[in-house]
Amino acid sequence: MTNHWVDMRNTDCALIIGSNAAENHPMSFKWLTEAREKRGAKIIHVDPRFTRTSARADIYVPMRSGTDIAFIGGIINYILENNLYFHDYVVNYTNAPFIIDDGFDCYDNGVFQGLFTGYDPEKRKYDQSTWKYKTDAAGKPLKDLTLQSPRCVFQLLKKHFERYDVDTVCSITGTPKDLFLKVAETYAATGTRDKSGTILYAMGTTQHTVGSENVRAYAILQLLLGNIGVPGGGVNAMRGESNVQGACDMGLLNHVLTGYMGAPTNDPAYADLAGYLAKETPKAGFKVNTPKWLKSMLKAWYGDAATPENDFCYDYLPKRRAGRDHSHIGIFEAMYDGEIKGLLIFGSNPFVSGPDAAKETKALEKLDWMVAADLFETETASFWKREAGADPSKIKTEVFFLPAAASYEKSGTITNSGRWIQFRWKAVDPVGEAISDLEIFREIGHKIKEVYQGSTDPKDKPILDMTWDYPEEEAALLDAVQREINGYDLKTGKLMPKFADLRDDGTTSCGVWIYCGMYTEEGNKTQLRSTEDPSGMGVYPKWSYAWPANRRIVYNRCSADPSGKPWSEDKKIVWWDGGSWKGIDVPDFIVKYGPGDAEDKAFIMKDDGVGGLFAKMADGPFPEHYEPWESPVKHPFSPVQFNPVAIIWDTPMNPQGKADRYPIIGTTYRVVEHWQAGIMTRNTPWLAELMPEAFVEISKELAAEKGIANGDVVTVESARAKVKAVACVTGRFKPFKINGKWYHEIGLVWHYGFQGIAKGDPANRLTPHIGCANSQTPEYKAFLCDIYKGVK
Ligand SMILES: Nc1nc2c(c(=O)[nH]1)N[C@H]1C(S)=C(S)[C@@H](COP(=O)(O)OP(=O)(O)OC[C@H]3O[C@@H](n4cnc5c(=O)[nH]c(N)nc54)[C@H](O)[C@@H]3O)O[C@H]1N2
Ligand SMILES: Nc1nc2c(c(=O)[nH]1)N[C@H]1C(S)=C(S)[C@@H](COP(=O)(O)OP(=O)(O)OC[C@H]3O[C@@H](n4cnc5c(=O)[nH]c(N)nc54)[C@H](O)[C@@H]3O)O[C@H]1N2
Ligand SMILES: [Mo]
Repeated sequence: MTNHWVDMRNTDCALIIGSNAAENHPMSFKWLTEAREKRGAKIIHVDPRFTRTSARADIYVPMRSGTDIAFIGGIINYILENNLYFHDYVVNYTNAPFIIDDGFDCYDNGVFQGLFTGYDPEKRKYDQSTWKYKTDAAGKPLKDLTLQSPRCVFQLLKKHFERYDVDTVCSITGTPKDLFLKVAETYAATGTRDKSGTILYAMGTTQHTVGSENVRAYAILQLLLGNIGVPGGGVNAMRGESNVQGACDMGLLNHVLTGYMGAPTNDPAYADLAGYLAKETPKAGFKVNTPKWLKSMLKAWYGDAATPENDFCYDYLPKRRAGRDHSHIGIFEAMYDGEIKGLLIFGSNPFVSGPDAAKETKALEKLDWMVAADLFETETASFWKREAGADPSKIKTEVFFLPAAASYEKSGTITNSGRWIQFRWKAVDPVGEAISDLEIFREIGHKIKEVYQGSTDPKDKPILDMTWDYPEEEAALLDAVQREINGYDLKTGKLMPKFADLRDDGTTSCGVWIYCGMYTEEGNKTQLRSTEDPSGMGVYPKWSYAWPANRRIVYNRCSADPSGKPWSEDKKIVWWDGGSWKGIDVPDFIVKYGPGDAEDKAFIMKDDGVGGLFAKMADGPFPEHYEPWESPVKHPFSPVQFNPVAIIWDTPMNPQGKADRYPIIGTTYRVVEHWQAGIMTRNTPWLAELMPEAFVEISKELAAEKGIANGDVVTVESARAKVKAVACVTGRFKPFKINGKWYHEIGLVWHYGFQGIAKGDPANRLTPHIGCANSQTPEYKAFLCDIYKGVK
């Protein structure tokens, strides 16, 4: 989230797209309802089916799964054609005026044909060397502040989205034209000084082969309307499990270290620390401080062993294999191929949650050993014994199960979507032998160190040098870890007050640079619980600690005009008072520069200092509509049907379904009564009773065609598997008219497996092993299937 939960009450319009917030993030509705009641805010919901969010929206609009870019692209075009963008914001705070290099030329007779400049079909990758600004002799980017040059970003953007006219868009998305125009008009009205609009998105957006570009489309829309960096605005990811944000911050994603520093690969360019820093440190912008953050992290990890002479033990960092995919899908492909021997699986149940779940289960059989740590014996932990057709005597995997304490049974912080790092105190002691994950890891660390004790083999040095001196007692352990994450001034032994003070000479340590400041000599700020809100804007500066630097709304320089005057009194959050910057939020810019200074930049994490309408993504500088991997629809205006850079896993057990055999669009989603892979809620009697069976929502029209009645047991089949479910015949799904032809979409809940009280087939047996070209998030939200009555 660029903004935060409470800030939603400051909005004039909420566009909820790719999210069923009322069910999956109910607290967001508390603030949206307040915005509606107190400010007359409008709520728009865009979703393939009518949900509980739709029921609470002012405008509900249906849209076929997998067509977000077409939908948003249509709004972008509507705004550009009708001059509804926020001109002064766009000129000053985005790269709209920047001139693009002459080498970037992907137009055939002036029209884009689906591939950007530099495409290599063999590698399915772009050479992005022309995706850059044109510069003068001194290397300074050229700009046209009138936005008229045909080579400026603004005009290229206009040309790109010209093709997304209302009729074309509606013929792709299946949205009725009058409804589409109503959304475009209502949302575009936020592009003024005194209004702001927020976008709430979640998995309907990201679980696509174009997932990251879907988010980019939202970012472009928000920049055009001046909705970034202002109260009530932002691009707001409704994050998933309570600590998904925190886990990502801690470096749990495969491609980053802590605080989103890039993770090294075995490419020779990353062979030593100097090489890494040369690759990862830009020439301008706040990220020039990368050496301070990385070296401080290495000091936290390797302590006294990390010295300037040995590159601070940089060599110890694991290197990903260059050109290989190490995401969830990539790991399971490697496991299936027998490349991975052992697996530690903590709080995850891919038997139910993984894409192409039958393949992922097969992959588990290839392991020599697996350690599962969970609250319950999940389907994954017991995959070897009860899966239909499984013969335990033929499965070699040795499985260990570690009982883990649940969130209520341990203290610690979680970081919410709004980046607030909040401490919570334990309610009860864990039952039986269960201990917290932190304690489990402490023990594993101690044991591994014990095993390697005394080794002189150089490859064992990283284990021996790892700092791992943690207290026994749970509260003391937690305290030590939080302090390590915050970091120390190693000269004085005092906790670091802020990340701006970190040094690159090895005299500071800091586990996660963006968390520096959360636990200082003044105390543990994640435990702050003051309900003071001096501004009345919901900033609550003394409630927990928001990263970075306790800033609640990022990019907030954009809330004021270039002279430092807030665009509107109603949306005032930081301002220039003539001699210095003032504000009710922590400024997200360098306050020593005043308005008009060359270094007065609004997007300090970027080397160009401006919001990117044109940006470097794996699949292009602008989002382009491509059809999902499995789609019954031929791309109506481009010869390029499918995302040309998405990795295609041409591997066993992952066949691609074709529309002649599987003509129906399938999608998957959650219900409020169940949680995820379901083991917690399917083991809770009253929730199991409320949602006892796996079901599939189908329209009345499709039910009539297929002779299916509400409550019938049906089979849903994809190219990969068949699953059994109960039919829920409903008016909430309607057929889509695409290019003059009718198409059906159905939706399955994915919470079921064979364990617990409420049981059912996992919907993920149907989904394909393919993901987003940038993030590898699986395409759970759009695939091909068929449905019929009964079980065959
Ligand atoms: N009760 C409950 N709450 C939860 C969870 C839970 O399991 N149960 N899970 C948590 C987690 S980890 C997460 S990540 C979040 C997920 O939160 P959400 O993303 O809200 O969850 P979903 O229900 O998977 O999907 C949201 C909506 O996307 C729609 N959709 C399908 N295809 C498309 C498409 O192509 N485009 C668009 N725009 N929309 C589409 C679906 O119809 C669905 O209504 O919820 C969190 N909250
Ligand atoms: N088809 C389809 N598939 C999907 C999705 C979808 O929308 N459609 N959504 C995807 C998304 S967004 C997500 S996040 C994944 C989730 O996929 P998973 O992470 O595999 O599923 P969860 O059920 O959230 O797994 C959490 C497990 O952690 C255990 N647990 C709870 N607390 C603790 C704890 O403190 N310690 C330990 N060790 N264990 C604990 C629970 O008992 C549970 O078994 O599923 C993905 N799969
Ligand atoms: Mo999630």
